[in-house]
Amino acid sequence: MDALEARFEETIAADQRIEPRDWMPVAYRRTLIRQIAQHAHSEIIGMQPEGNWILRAPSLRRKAILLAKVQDEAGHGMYLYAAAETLGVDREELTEKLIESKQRYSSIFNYPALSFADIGVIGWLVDGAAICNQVPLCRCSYGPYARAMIRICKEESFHQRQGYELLLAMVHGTDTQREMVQESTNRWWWPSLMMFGPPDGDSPNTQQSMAWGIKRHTNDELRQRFVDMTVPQATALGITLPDPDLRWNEERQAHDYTQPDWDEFKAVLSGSGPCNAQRLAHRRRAHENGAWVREAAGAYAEKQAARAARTEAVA
Ligand code: BYC
Repeated sequence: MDALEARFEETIAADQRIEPRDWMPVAYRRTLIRQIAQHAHSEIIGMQPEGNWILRAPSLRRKAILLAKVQDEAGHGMYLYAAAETLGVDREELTEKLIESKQRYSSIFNYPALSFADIGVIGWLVDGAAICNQVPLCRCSYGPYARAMIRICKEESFHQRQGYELLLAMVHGTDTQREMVQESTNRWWWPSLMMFGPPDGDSPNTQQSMAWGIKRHTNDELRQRFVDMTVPQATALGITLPDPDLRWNEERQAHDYTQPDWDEFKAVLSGSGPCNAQRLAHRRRAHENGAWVREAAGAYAEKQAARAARTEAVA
């Protein structure tokens, strides 16, 4: 082992951060680019199911809240692309890979938001799952990712609360509103469990990512934490989670629950989920429609640089 590699191993063993200029193994860099890019793409694609409801929000208050949340998600995507750029890739390249389906985004965003109750349930379950998964990433061994996650998690916890507050209003509303919340929960529960990734025995990356301090818990550990956190919240809402075998296990001090349909998960990952084609086509169209903005910004930057060079030459 050479001195650089030994230094890397010591830094990881001491639970300190690796920074962009530090030497790192090629596979560590590759894993981080894969995970951070996938995370950034998820934030950007994740704007679509909710963005779909901005024009149909039932009141000005709900519209303002939803607009702010979707804008936060764009911001999270930007922090994450910036973190990925510190590893030597650029955003343009990552966007191309997303559009060409060469990089992934979270399976959850391939499901449609069919009613306004989905806005509350996405906040409650999807952002709730995201928080469980992402809080440990604030201690990730790669500095720029860990720091981006601190800010993102603060905002995610607001997102989760806005969803829960909307659901509280709905469950105290009419019978139809209560039914909408139940119906939406029934649809989003299983895809939310899938957000944590495959079961540990089928997760090729977990062991190495944990050894490197990128992941701090396994997929199954975080999924269990999410189930245990969510059950009392469902009870408080008066909503039933759609799993007849969900119950407290005194011995394990945790809930037993049914696994989601892992064949469905694989199908969604391989591109045949309900909205895969629609989500990518929309993202591709937005990228193409934004070409003139990128060209104009590039031309402006060139003009500024030329002006600065002229001023320097005169001085
Ligand atoms: N969806 O070995 P594994 C948000 C892939 S955004 C799609 O366990 P790993 C929000 C995995 O990539 C939420 N693919 O992998 C935004 C791997 O394939 P590749 C996004 C998945 O990386 C807007 C293969 O399956 N959060 O919260 O150790 C509005 C084997 O898996 C999924 C993040 O990205 C999935 N669910 O663990 C509202 C968090 N699961 O790449 C909310 C950061 C697995 O080898 N990411 N795969 O071809 C992570 O924590 C980890 O990457 C994962 C997967 C736990 C997701």
